[in-house]
Amino acid sequence: MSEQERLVIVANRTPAVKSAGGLASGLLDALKAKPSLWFGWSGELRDDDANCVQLFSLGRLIVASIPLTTEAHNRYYNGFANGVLWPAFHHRLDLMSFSEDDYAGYQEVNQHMAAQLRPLLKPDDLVWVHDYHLLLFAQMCRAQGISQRLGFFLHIPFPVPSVAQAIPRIDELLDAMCDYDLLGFQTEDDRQAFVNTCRARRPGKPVPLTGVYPIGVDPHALQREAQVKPLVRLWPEDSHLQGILSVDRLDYTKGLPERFKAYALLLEAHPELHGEVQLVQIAPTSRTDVPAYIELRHELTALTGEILGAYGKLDWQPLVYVEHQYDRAVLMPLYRQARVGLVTPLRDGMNLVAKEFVAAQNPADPGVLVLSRFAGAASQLDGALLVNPHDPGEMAEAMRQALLMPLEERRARYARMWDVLCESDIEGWRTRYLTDLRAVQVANVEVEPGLASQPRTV
Ligand code: ADQ
Repeated sequence: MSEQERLVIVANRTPAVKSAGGLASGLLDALKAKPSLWFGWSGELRDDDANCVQLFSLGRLIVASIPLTTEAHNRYYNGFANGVLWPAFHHRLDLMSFSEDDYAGYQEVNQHMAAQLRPLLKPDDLVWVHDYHLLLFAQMCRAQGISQRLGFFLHIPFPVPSVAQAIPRIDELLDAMCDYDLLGFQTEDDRQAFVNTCRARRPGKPVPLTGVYPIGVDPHALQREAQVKPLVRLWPEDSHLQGILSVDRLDYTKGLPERFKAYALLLEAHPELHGEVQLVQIAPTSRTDVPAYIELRHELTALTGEILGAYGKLDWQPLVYVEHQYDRAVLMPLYRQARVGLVTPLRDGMNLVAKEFVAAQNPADPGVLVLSRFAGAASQLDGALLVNPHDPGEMAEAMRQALLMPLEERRARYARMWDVLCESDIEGWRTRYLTDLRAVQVANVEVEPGLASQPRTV
């Protein structure tokens, strides 16, 4: 590692001044301690001057963010990234909606971001780009003469070749992805899917370096947060009511309708659980201007009404469904109160909620994780009850088993998962990826005529 090395994170969004959750919270602490830069969209839509770069500091981290025009954001973010890549990468080709114009918008924003980043770069920077919004970014950087090492991490799954081949412009996307020096994936299945798609679509051409880096959490910090006196007490220790907790972004990949139907089946098949169990689903809305998300919300509110109508009593609410967004200070102690963590996405890159639930548990009296086998986390958390989220009977049975599981078995399962969280934590994820990226030979850059070949420094 050189003296001057600076880590540059590029992601669709930059962290806010007060930031929590996901990628941001996982990386921020480490970045604040060393010279680093985070570049991305500010979240602001501006139709006047979309070229200005706003800068602020968080410790030794400089956050550089740019606004986007409403039109660019619509085509790049809603249109191609979330209208094509998100559904297709999660195997939902039926929800994919492609337009040439959206793809052009995606190209333009990737190119615009590369151009805006270029003057901010220093020669020894190590650039780490995140997620499906920026598949073309390395290619745009190379075309502009940016020669620093460029790494990429895909937070969501990569589709198997038969699905990937149905994505319009897949060959252009693969070519551009192959301009990265190192491509990181959440699971070996995702890595294999990418390599196999490259081999099928680009015969004879080299596949870049790839690796598997399952994202983690900071289990000790989360455990401490979970022990704080709860702001909301849903299932007091002296109550007979057992809590099942689900926390997701409201997204069709998270399997919420399937989960509600499985819960209804549990209540139908086991009247002895009436009055004894309660499912709390916390699901703040996201991407509210994409039609599939609007429909999903309607479906869920209808299912909620059906379950409450069929099973609810004046003194027992079998289901609580809230769209309000709670921060970690509320969620972590809530995870600890739940007897069951129900995490059943139809497909998910990793799913950090599953790991956060485990981290929050009381080792002496831990709850049980019921986890979809199609979440990346299932490849690591073998102490969970793994389920097929498409099979309501199997899910209902797993919920019942989790509610009745003896303490000794709960402790043994928890201990196995706690060890995995510690062995594969967020700090290990970051350092392992960056060590591998650092070891990559600097790429041979072909510069487009007319563009300077050396990155400028600020
Ligand atoms: P997401 O699809 O957003 O992330 P997930 O990993 O479950 O999914 O959650 C990311 C973060 O958001 C977690 O810290 C979680 O606590 C928080 N979060 C989720 N739902 C929340 C809620 N209702 N209220 C408050 N916070 C909530 C993408 C991929 C995942 C991958 C992550 C990280 O889709 O598969 O695990 O990136 O790589």
